[in-house]
Amino acid sequence: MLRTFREHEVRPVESLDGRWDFVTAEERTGRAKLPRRYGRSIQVPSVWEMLPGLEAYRGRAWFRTRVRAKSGRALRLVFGGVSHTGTVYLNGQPVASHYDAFTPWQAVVAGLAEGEHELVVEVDNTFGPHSALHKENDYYTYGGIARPVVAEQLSEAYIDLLHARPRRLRGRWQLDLRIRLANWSDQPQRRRVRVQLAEATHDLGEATVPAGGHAEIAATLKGLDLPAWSLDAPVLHTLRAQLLDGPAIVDDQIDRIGLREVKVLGRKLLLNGQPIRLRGYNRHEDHPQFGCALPVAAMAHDLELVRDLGCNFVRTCHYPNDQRFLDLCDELGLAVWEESHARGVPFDAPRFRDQIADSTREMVQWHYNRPCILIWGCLNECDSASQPGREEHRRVIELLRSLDDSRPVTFATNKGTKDLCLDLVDIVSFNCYPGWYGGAPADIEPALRELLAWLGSDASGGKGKPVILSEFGAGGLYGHRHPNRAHWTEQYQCDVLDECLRVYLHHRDLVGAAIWQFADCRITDGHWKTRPRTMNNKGTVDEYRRPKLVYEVVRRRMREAAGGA
Ligand code: ADA
Repeated sequence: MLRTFREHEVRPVESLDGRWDFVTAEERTGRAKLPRRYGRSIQVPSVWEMLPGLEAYRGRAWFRTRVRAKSGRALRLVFGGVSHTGTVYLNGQPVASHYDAFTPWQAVVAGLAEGEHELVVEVDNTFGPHSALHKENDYYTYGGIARPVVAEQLSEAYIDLLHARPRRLRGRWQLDLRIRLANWSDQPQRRRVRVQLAEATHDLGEATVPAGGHAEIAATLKGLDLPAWSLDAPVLHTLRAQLLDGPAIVDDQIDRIGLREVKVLGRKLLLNGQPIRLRGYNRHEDHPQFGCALPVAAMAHDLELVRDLGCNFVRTCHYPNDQRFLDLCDELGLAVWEESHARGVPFDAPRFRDQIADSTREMVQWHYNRPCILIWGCLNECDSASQPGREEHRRVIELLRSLDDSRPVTFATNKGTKDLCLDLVDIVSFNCYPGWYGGAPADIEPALRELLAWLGSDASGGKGKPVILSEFGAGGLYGHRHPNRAHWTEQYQCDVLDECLRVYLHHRDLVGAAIWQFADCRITDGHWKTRPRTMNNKGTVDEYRRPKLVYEVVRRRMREAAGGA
């Protein structure tokens, strides 16, 4: 399923995970829009690179299964993530399409006859003018239905969105609710809305949902005397929203919330009013067996290692992550910086503006309630050093703030003292690699001193704001050891990270430090051919999660900082 818990007790839901028919464009015969024959099957969710012979396939493929519809109900298909573009056909008719591997999307289809229907999904992971965010890059764009798929049976009026924002007022918690109802039928529908939190039930009144339209209910639950969510005590509460037609509950939506508040105060980052320091990793969704379609057990293993290393923080570089990963971070009490999908993308790509807006909007829409997400990010290492680039940063940052003003906003820059956008964000974040892309470990402390001195000037735009070192690190090839401690040896990686962590983890002007990166990851073949193994080799563990020498260096430094936190 899409989450680590049940999202519905009333709405009928079934998983469509399992074996689907599969055929690639190369294997197809005939010129029809959809294949008539499927030569093999594939596991959903997964990526097609797991199939022998398709390890580097970049193209289109078709997936087919059967799905049930019920009379008097509309069918809602929810895709956790399709990489990177999916087009859905029901009985040969196109019903929905979505670009970007990293955000969920849905198709609602009414009027289907009772019984089984053919469901086909065309998937495309090609690069080109149609794709501004997925491109040749320092991570891999896989192909496939990479996250779970569910089929739901909707009553005429149903809950389409459930957002809950915790606030702390005079020592008590309150929860601002925003509930959006949708109506697929051709008649207006009047329904009552009820929510349950902890042991209490709250009647939020009635709403009439227009035919084919929406209605919203806003309400605030006040004086909540419930335990908070924190990194040390990540208490989650189940929030149930129910839709009633007379006495009957006709629809529901379940989520989990954490009572916590994140704020910036001067140069500090506060969680529930207390200053926190973030120490952790940048993590790609990548694995040699699963591609970007990691099973939950593999995600949980990664997080167990992150915690073993003494970390409390993960940056979802450079895109929104699987909802189940965020659920695990909620459960384990890990802080998350989640960012919409962009790594060094050119702003003049034909589809950039609409695709980055969609990724940003969908990230907030689907992940708004996650207590683990403390920071929204965007536009990693894009053009923040020109006036046109500033305009694009202002546009995306304003969109982020308009969608959610409860979390601080940042972007990770590699422009250093040339950056023109630091006035636009709440937190200033620098990617810098002294000791790797130039210099030696001895240059790490002076480089930070120089950067912070500039940042403290009025000209920087970032004066007086919290600062995160959002990326730093060095490459180390697993098993490559040499007393010369040259680049790529595990020993040199230890030297760089030991010095970085010595300087960054205790620096009074920093609120966070994230190592680049947790595990080695695959990159696209055309990208930076200098990368050994066509991989980004800066992981503390290799792609199979085997610890490099640097693991113990990081663990010692992080645990020492945690003890002193
Ligand atoms: C940049 C980028 C990362 C990765 C890193 C590196 O900071 O944000 O995605 O490419 O460089 O390994 O050089």
